[in-house]
Amino acid sequence: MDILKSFSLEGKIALVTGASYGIGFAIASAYAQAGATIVFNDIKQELVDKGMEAYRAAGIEAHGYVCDVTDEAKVQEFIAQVEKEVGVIDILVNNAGIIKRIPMTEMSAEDFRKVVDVDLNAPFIVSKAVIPSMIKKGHGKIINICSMMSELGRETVSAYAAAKGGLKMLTRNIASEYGEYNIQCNGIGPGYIATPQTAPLREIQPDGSRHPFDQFIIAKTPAARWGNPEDLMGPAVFLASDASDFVNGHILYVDGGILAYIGKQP
Ligand code: NAP
Ligand code: GCO
Repeated sequence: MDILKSFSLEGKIALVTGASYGIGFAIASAYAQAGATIVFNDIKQELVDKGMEAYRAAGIEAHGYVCDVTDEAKVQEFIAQVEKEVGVIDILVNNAGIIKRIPMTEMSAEDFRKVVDVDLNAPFIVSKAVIPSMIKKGHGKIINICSMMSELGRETVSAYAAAKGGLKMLTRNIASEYGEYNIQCNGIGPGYIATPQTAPLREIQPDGSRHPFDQFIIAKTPAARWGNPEDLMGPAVFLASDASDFVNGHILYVDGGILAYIGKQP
């Protein structure tokens, strides 16, 4: 076995959802470096344009599309269009996600549903759309972007935690249901990563001090820092490559050690 070759994505087509920037962009860039053709979508044309510019600047020829991943009919059309214009998807990363930080008793059922729709229903919808062609092709990799909240709870993120906990179990179920077709479905559980999604938790305070949540995360993380989207590149390539062909239904936490640690005594 050529071990380095087993990590290569040469000749593969990878779709990363919501990948104009942030974690999705970093993962797609890693896949391009490993040899894959990149397809991404985002919810608005401006975001896709911004993403296309960022990929071009990184020397990557990506294929960008507008598609709301919560709309099943649109997703089916989108996947059919990708298959026609680019080819059958070998690797799907369900990355698009949202969070609403609202205390549960103040949260409307509509807001709760919206979060579950993007963070849980959409990975079901997109996976369902790609699995039949993966079965025909004889292989496939699905990677669901989970969270610390797939394991832990905290104030204000009830909908997000419910959705990401559900996504962990959807991951295991896809692995169980389609493993026999040589489809591996795994999750990545990022720790606290510095992206626009977590920017409000890192805002410098009026007196110039760090946000209390920022200080809390540093104390909770053995690595004593926030993660960067780049920290997810190696694990994402591993789970997309032949090197992980017997890894199925696993959630790989990339968290600087948060889940192993009780936290620093104040
Ligand atoms: P982000 O910066 O908010 O990026 C998510 C992308 O998904 C955005 O481009 C967003 O568009 C897009 N999107 C939202 N709803 C969509 C829809 N219905 N259809 C298509 N695209 C949609 O988030 P991130 O921090 O890079 O996070 C990426 C993933 O990692 C998410 O699933 C998130 O929950 C997860 N995650 C993040 C962290 C972290 O610390 N940052 C940690 C663990 C897990 P808009 O800009 O219009 O919203
Ligand atoms: C929060 C954060 C988290 C992270 C991430 C942790 O408010 O606690 O936004 O939910 O985004 O998912 O893994």
